[in-house]
Amino acid sequence: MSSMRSLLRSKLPRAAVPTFTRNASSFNWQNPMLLDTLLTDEEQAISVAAHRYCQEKLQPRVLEAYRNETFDKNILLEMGELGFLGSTVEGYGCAGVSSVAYGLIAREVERVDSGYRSAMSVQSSLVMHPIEMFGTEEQKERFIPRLATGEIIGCFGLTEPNHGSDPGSMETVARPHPTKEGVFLLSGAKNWITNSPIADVLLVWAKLDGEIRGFLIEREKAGPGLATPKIEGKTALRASITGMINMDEVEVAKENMFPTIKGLKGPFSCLNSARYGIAWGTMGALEGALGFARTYAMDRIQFKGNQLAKYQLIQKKLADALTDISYGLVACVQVGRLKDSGLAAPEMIGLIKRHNCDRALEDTRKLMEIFGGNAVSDEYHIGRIVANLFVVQTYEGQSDIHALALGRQITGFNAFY
Ligand code: TGC
Ligand code: FAD
Repeated sequence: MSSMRSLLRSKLPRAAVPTFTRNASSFNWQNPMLLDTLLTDEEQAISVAAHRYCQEKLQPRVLEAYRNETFDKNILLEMGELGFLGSTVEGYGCAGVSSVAYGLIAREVERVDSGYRSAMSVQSSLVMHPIEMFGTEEQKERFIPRLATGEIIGCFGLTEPNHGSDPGSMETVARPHPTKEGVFLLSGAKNWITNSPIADVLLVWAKLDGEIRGFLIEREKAGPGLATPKIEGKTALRASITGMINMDEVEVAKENMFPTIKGLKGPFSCLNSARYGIAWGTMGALEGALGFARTYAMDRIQFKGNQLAKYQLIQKKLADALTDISYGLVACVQVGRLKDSGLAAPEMIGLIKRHNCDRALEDTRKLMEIFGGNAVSDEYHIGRIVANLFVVQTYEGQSDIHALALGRQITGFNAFY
C-alpha cells in the first residue's frame, strides 16, 4: 500500500467505517442495493472520507462560488492533501487505489457540484493519467508528484472552436522550429477548456505532419504566444473555471511531447478514464438532488395541511430517481472492476457515461418540479444541479454521440461521416 493510500485511510476515525450489520429484509432508500457489500473495506473507508470532506468543506462554499463564478484553487490543494488527485496512479506520490475507489470519490465530489468534480477529473484523468500512460519516465517524475499535491494545475485541450464532437478534424498544428533544434512551434485554438486560465501545464493535442500528438505546454516557459482567456458568463458549471487556449507559435521542447502515442486513440484513451468518473459523478449529483427533494417534499404543506410527500405524483418522481441511482451505481461498480481487470471496452464506458448522464439530467429536471417556484432560488440548489448536468451530458462525448458509437457496434454501420 502506498504512503498516500495510508494517508487517505489514516484520516478516518475507525468508527466512521460503515459496517454490514442490518436485517436481511431491510430497505434503506439511501443505500437501496447495499452498495457497500460490493466494496472492499478500503473502498468503503475512502467513500466515507470523501463524503465527509465534501459535505464539510465543499458544500458550504458552493453557493457563493456558483453565484460569483469563481473557482478557489485551494480546493485542489485540499484534494491533493487527501490523496484524491490521480488516485489510481501507482507511485509518484499517488494513492494507487482501485477504479471503484476513484469513482466513489467522484460520486461524493459531484454530490456537491459537477464543477468541482470537473476540476478534479481533469487534473486526475485527463492530465496525470495520460502522463502515466504515455509520458516518458522523466515527464512522469517532473509533473505527476506536483500535480498530485495540487501544487501545479493541469488542463486538457482537445476541443476546438470548429471541432467538438469530431476532434479528428482538429486544426491545431505543431511544426519543428526553423532554427532551434528539438523545439516545436504550436499554433491553433482550443475552446471550452476546464482549468485552462489557471493551468500551469496544458496537455494540448495537435497535428504534427498530419498525425495527432500530445504536447505538455508549461506556462512559465511558453512565452507571449500563449493566451488562456477565461470564458465569462456561463449559465452552468459556474463553480469551475473554463477558458480557451490560444496558441501563436508557442515553443514546446521535444522533451515535452509524448514520445510514441499517435492518432486519436491518444486523447480517446484518456477520455475512457474521465468518462468512467462522470458515470459515477452523475449518480452522486442525482443522489444529492434526491436528498434535497425529499426534504422539501416532507416539509412543504399544501392543500388540507398535507405534506407534498404524501401525494402519489411526488412519490413517483422520487421513486424514479432512486431506481436510476440503484441501476447506475451497480453498473459503475461492474465496469470499474472490468476496467481494473483489463476487460472494459471503451463502449462499456460510453454506455454508462451516456445512460447515467441522461437519467441524472431527466430525473433532476423532474425533481425540480417538486420545489415549485422555490426551484428558481439558488439556495435550494436544484436549479444549479440541473444546469450543471446539461454540461456533463454534453462534454466528453455528447449523449447522442455515444448512442452512435453503440449503434456502430450493434449494426456495423458507421454513422459518423
Ligand atoms: P474512431 O475511428 O472511432 O477512432 C479513431 C481511433 O481512436 C481509437 N479510439 C479509442 N481508443 C481508446 N479509447 C476510446 N474510447 C477510443 N475511441 C476511439 C480507435 O480505435 C481508432 O484507433 P486506430 O488505431 O484504429 O486509429 O474515430 P471517429 O473519428 O470515427 O470518432 C468517433 C467519435 C465520434 C465517437 C469520437 O470522435 C468521439 O468520441 N467524439 C466525442 C469527442 C469528445 O468526447 N470530446 C471530449 C473533449 S474533452 C472534454 O470534454 C473534457 S470535459 C472534462 C471535465 O470538465 O470534466
Ligand atoms: P458539436 O460537436 O457542435 O455538437 C452539437 C450537437 O450536435 C450535439 O448535440 C451533438 O450530439 C450533435 N452532433 C454532432 N455531430 C453529430 C452527428 N454526427 N450525428 C448526430 N448528432 C451530432 N473540451 C476539452 O477538450 N477539454 C475540456 O476540459 C473541456 N471542458 C469543457 C467544459 C465545459 C463547461 C464545456 C461546456 C465543454 C467542455 N469541453 C472540453 C468541450 C466539450 O467536450 C464539447 O463541448 C463537446 O465535445 C461537444 O462539442 P461541441 O460543443 O462542439 O458540439
